[in-house]
Amino acid sequence: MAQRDTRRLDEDDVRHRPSRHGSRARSKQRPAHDNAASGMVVSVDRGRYGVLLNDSDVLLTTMRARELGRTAVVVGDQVSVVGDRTGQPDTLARIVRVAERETVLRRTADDNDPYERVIVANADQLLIVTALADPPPRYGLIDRCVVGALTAGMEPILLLTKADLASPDEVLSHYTELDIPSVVISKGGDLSEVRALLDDKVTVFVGHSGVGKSTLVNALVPGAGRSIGVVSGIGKGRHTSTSAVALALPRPLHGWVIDTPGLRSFGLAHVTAQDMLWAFPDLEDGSTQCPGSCEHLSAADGCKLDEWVAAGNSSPYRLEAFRRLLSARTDLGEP
Ligand SMILES: Nc1nc2c(ncn2[C@@H]2O[C@H](COP(=O)(O)OP(=O)(O)O)[C@@H](O)[C@H]2O)c(=O)[nH]1
Ligand SMILES: [Mg+2]
Ligand SMILES: [Zn+2]
Repeated sequence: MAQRDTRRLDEDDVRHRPSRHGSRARSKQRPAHDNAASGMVVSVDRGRYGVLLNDSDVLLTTMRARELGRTAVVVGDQVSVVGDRTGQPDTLARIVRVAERETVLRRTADDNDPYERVIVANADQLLIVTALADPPPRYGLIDRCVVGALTAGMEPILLLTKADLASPDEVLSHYTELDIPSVVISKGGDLSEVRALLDDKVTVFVGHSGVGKSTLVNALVPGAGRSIGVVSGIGKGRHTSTSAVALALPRPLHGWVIDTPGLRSFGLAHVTAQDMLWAFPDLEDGSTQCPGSCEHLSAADGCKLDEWVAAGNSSPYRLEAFRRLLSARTDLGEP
């Protein structure tokens, strides 16, 4: 499992990278809440937020405090909570602060909702679940997920299911140049490789309906009770199509699986070529020779990356993969 380039997106890079999105979530610490407890948002349901306290295993039902204003609270957010923190039935604590986010995964605007919205905060990885058959792999969709992950500051992982139905070779060859960690599984098979990748991380699971995502989540998190064979989030209200839920991995593992019922697409409209270059350090250095406004799509338009690659600084296949991802940003043909 090659990790040459994705590994460079280490935690320091992510944390210190100037974030376009992070500052929006920041709110000022108020002295009045010195004794607030901190925790992670694990569920969002009609104005009620499930918060697991960081220093105990107490799960609170909370609501937003008025002082949060319009700040969104999403699964994965680190929050400060005041009020009743016993976690007893019928108690309701209040979220008074949302910590600055380290990563932000966004859902793109659509016909029903003209705004891009944050769907998950602070996740480390995006597990892109794709079936090898039934339904067949859709490269455009995978590519969009890869772009979504990289530009959210998350590491993409390719997880191929239903290996009992088809060989993974062709799909894997499509992604060799991106150096994305990949795992191939089938129902009832060995999941130790998947568990190793998830340990100690917060991982968002995405996948088109029918790929075996619920089957996998249930195998990893016994008791998760995700319904199998049920198409979720399509043709339903905004609530079902955007709410995510965080499930703790069972011991001895640590970390979280965040299941997204109907996540179809990411907000990629504002992703620039420069944002993408950040995920390709071997090409980024060569881009300094390009014209200022270069979109890096072709030598005919003055892009110097082809020369950079020809000089042996990176491979033409890497450049091709980079350009394919750039095109995937605007390829809205598939949901
Ligand atoms: N042949 C085969 N079928 C699978 C595998 N994993 C899941 N399925 C089946 O695929 C269908 C959809 O699975 P589900 O987990 O609900 O997919 P989801 O829509 O992605 O959550 C169900 O009938 C599963 O039993 C697998 O590895 N091989
Ligand atoms: Mg499902
Ligand atoms: Zn260029």
